Amino acid sequence: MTRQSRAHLTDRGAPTSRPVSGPADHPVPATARFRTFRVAAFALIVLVIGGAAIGLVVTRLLGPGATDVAAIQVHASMGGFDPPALTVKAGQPVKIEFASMDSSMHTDGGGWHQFAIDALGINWKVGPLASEVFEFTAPATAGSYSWYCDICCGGKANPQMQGTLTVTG
Ligand SMILES: [Cu+2]
Repeated sequence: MTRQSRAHLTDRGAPTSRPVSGPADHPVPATARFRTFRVAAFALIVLVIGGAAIGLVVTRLLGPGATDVAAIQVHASMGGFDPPALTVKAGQPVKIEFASMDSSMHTDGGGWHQFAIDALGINWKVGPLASEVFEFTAPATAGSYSWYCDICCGGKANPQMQGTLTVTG
């Protein structure tokens, strides 16, 4: 549409009380239309960026999802282990999906966590916002073993970075 035809349409629809003056007045409707477009574009940008930000926060809060529903889910974060205790049967195979709920933004450990039980030769590590499925056979005799993460938060000296594996007979 040319500037001339737009001005013509505007003149036809303009209120009669408003005097039709020089060409200087005519850009006004075009400016209003552009303003509407800018508001719409701004709203769209807010929606897209806001949606992405919310997505990031939700991902951060939920962490990685379980990939193996048959595995015992163990989550590690700066706040500790969830759950902090596990009970397994002696001599039975145990499958654990170990996940880090922390992102690589954590300066302390970079989002990595460990699940280690020295007495059983277990030393698993998992990266930021990732999970991995590990398997081992529970000891043949009943007992209690503590596990730890020595990567972050002061390492295994931190009670938060510890858990207990109980083996029942
Ligand atoms: Cu840790």
